[in-house]
Amino acid sequence: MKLAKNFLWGGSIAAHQCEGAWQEDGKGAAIMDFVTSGSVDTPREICQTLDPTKNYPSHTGIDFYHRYKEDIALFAEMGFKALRLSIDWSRIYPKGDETTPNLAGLAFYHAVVDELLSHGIEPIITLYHFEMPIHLVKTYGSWTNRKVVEFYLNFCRTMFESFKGKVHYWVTFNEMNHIDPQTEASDIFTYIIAGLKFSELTNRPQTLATIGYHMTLASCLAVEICHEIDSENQVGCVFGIEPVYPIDCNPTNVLNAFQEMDRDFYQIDAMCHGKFPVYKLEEYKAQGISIPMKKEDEKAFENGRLDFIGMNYYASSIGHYEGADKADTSLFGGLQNPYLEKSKWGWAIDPVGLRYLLNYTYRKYGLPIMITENGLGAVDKVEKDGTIQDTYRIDYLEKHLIELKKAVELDQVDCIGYLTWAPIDLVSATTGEMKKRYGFIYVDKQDDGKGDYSRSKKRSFEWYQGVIASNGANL
Ligand code: BGP
Repeated sequence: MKLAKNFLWGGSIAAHQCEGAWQEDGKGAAIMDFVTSGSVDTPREICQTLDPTKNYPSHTGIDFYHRYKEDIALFAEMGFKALRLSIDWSRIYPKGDETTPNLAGLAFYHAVVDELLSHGIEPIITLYHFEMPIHLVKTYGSWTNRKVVEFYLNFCRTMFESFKGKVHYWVTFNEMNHIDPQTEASDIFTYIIAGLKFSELTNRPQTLATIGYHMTLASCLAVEICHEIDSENQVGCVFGIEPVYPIDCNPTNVLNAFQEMDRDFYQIDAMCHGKFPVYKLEEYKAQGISIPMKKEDEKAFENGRLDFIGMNYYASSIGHYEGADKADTSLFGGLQNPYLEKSKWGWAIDPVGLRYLLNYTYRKYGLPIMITENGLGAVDKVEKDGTIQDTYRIDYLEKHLIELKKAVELDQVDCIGYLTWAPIDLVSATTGEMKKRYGFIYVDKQDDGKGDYSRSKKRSFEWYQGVIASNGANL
């Protein structure tokens, strides 16, 4: 196998991290509109009400809402075949429980999609990338409540019908897998995904399992509706997965590592194998957790199977073992690997892990895989002559792409696309900073409020252009 001629080269962005315009054209308040900026050492603050003295980066984003034409033109100049972007639920249903959509919200996304199509760029639409209307959290308790599944499906149906014939690739959710009773998540993780703080969850294991179940069910039901509306639609769900390696060959450590990695796959099992996994139900039972399953859900799992799997890949980690230094954990709770270098934000850089993960996942499911995010968050320096020499970014991406090619060409993994996070600098999800930059395109917005939002090309811009033009031969 070689990289296909129609391999989907491009990038991924998310509404709450780039759009800004948080109160324009009828948009409602969403969960991320209540989160301040933080840093690698200071967690983002999750506010109940807005404090005018604080900085809420989603309110302005990188002003993609007004500058999308310029940005899409730059993506087109790099030769993008695809752009993955999310729809902010709160633009379409400002409170989430309305019965008719906000037409101005729909009009905005039609304009964006039309712009992409006019440049020959395939839109890949994520329906949930941490953009829940806050009203659904406050009034219904977010995904703990099955009513929210109905509201989500109503939103999805609106989107599938409105974009029928224009959009062919859909993603039901971004990274729901971080919600699990086993997780030792920080507040920001459960908040990002469900609008609820980890530390404030009552009966935590039960609540997390219920949320995970409802989101999994919602994804399957959305897949079914999407296929009903247009059988040409390709529907995926995106997971943020870290390979978890054992520290050594002690069988207990090997088993721990396996279990820590495997917990991120139960939802993929449910979405690909036609039923909610029995092993997970047994595991829950042993912990005294009961799942709010209904008889009719069986049909949803049976009919709502994915067409492709989206993988966000940034880092790998080490499974827990006796005597481990728990202070040295990665963002997702795994331990750091002494063989690997870390980014400035502590994310282990592991290109080989990408090949491993592609193989592991493809062998398990046999479904096409799209790398929906991969990239390096780094501090960029603008030189006196205005250039940005981000060779470290080129190095990171190049090494990952070489491993991706090996997975395709040597290991015969069916990988259908590679989307970088993010092709343009935007607000970091975990820290809320602008300083943590990922783009080929620099955005002049600084964390202290300075900057005019102007865009400029980094050195990596031309590099990625060359990679795409050669369909991955120029590496
Ligand atoms: C993924 C999210 C993205 C993005 C990325 C990088 O988990 O899907 O939204 O933010 O991580 O994380 P950060 O922005 O915190 O560097």
